[in-house]
Amino acid sequence: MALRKPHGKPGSTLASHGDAILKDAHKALKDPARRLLGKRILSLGGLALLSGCDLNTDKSVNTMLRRISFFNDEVQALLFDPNRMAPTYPESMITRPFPFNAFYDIDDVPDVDAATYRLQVGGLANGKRVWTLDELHALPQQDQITRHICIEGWSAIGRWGGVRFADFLKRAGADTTARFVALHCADNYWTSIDMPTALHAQTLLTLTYDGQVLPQKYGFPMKLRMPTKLGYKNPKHIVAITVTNEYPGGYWENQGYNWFGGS
Ligand SMILES: Nc1nc2c(c(=O)[nH]1)N[C@H]1C(S)=C(S)[C@@H](COP(=O)(O)O)O[C@H]1N2
Ligand SMILES: [Mo]
Repeated sequence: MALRKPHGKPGSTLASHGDAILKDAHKALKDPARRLLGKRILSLGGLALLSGCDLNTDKSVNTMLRRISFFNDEVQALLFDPNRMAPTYPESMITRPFPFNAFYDIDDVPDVDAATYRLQVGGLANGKRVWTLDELHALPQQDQITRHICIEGWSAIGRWGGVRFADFLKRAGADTTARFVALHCADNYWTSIDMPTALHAQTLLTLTYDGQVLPQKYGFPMKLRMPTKLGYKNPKHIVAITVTNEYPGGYWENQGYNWFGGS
């Protein structure tokens, strides 16, 4: 199967027997489908029947898993409560040093020039389309201490500051009835989020880390911090934002990670 280990090299394990397939399926699935399997309410075979998959070929299993993942997106979107806040923490609980992670080594972190940096806003928006760093810093700012959860199996508490993304989107004249916001990064990473999450009160256009200008390794000059979403949905070094109704996918999402990626 072409399933990947979190952030690892492409998975090379070829699951030829039921057990191995089931193990991989468990790893690839997120709640609630995993819970259904875990509680043995549904067998993998049952899921296969439901989704018209014959379990005989890797391609067919992958297709099934992808369908379940899209099913998960719908369920997570339905369960998402825009008024429910992610937990916040006292300063004493901040993780020091905060971990670095990316799809490359720390030596390859992009070096974005503050002076020439421009944030581009594209797609369904009729306001200001090009923003300098000074203009972003001039907007009303706020701070939050929240937990970042990486799918690789670690989490860390950090303090981020910046502009409420909902405020920014309104100032940029974004059509907030659109379905998606895509976020494109200086390292060619990208991800995309649902509009309710984009408008969530804790979703922060982040310019600072722990009271300092956002360090290079943590996403200088700007990242989007969403404590309601897993680490891979929190893009660093953002250079462009697109408001759209067309599904934009994402770097890890296109390789099988669940798109909604709620935490
Ligand atoms: N541009 C960009 N953003 C990214 C990534 C990346 O590789 N490139 N990795 C994601 C993942 S998987 C994680 S866990 C976090 C890590 O953020 P940190 O370095 O601030 O801990 O960044 C996320 N955002
Ligand atoms: Mo991650």
